[in-house]
Amino acid sequence: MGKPSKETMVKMYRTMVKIRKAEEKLMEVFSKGDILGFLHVSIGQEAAPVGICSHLADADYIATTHRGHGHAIAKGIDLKLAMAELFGKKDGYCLGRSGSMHLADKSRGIMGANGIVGGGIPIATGAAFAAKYRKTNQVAVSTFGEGATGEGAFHEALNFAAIKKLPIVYVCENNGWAEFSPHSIHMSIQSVTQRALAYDIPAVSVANNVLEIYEEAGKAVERARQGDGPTLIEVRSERWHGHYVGDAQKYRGKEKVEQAMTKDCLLDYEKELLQTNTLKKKDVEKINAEIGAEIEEAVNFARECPYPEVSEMMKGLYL
Ligand SMILES: Cc1ncc(C[n+]2csc(CCOP(=O)(O)OP(=O)(O)O)c2C)c(N)n1
Repeated sequence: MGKPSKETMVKMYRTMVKIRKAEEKLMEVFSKGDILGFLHVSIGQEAAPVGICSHLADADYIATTHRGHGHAIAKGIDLKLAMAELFGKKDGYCLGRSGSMHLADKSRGIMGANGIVGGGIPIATGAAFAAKYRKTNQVAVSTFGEGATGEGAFHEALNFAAIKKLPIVYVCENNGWAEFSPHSIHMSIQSVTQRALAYDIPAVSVANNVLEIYEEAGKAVERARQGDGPTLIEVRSERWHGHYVGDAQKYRGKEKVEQAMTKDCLLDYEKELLQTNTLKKKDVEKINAEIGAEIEEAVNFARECPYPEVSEMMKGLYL
């Protein structure tokens, strides 16, 4: 798997900008009370979903976490319908019922964010099993935080995937925090790759750098498609904000937050694109302006959508 083409590199930048700006906007509207429930943003972690999803087709699957906006955007979700869903509106992907934490789009293989830590891992593993059983050549991706790797579901799924040589890539975005607990409190190991090796699953740990992630993800997706089984990629990422929007982060301290914010995978990538002349300053400005306008449009669409009728509340449920 070589370097991405210029077209892919620019597309990856656009998508990272889209995730960053969409979540900045979401933080703003959520803080005003326009979105209810909890909101977990992935600002600082945009490189992983983009580097991984650049190798996936619509037919491939992804199952994610409570911090799943970035993966949905990188897998190509329609931003207007996603915003409508987050606003709890009728025209949203799940009729306004899922909100942020269960956002899904079956047509693009987005099997859902998940409010249950580790909940997406067996779902993606099941999708990979189905793909292998049906010989469809689809690949599944499961993303999760390092906190989820202490869950039984993680271990059962990895064991099963290894035995069955399933076409799946496990991606652990290790941002160093599981809710309010640092890595060192709940894990005796330095890297999540050690957990994969216990199941004889090849594993690699990469920096929060979109090109490095792209390269490793390319190999892992190829391995999966060739029938050679699962791979685990750990991305050493940074959570810029609190566990949820509104988290005062007293457990973390101002210094650690400021330190995390000095590591910016989007800015690093932008610098790289400028230095290599892949993009010029005016291209960067144009992309940022276009994406900003697209996000405004999506938010306006969501605001104007009606709320679901109370009479429809019980529709689509298994009772
Ligand atoms: C089964 C389960 N246990 C506990 C929780 C509460 N909870 C929500 S997020 C979270 C931490 C998750 O940390 P990590 O997996 O590292 O993901 P991150 O938030 O860093 O993206 C916990 C414990 C939950 N939602 N589900």
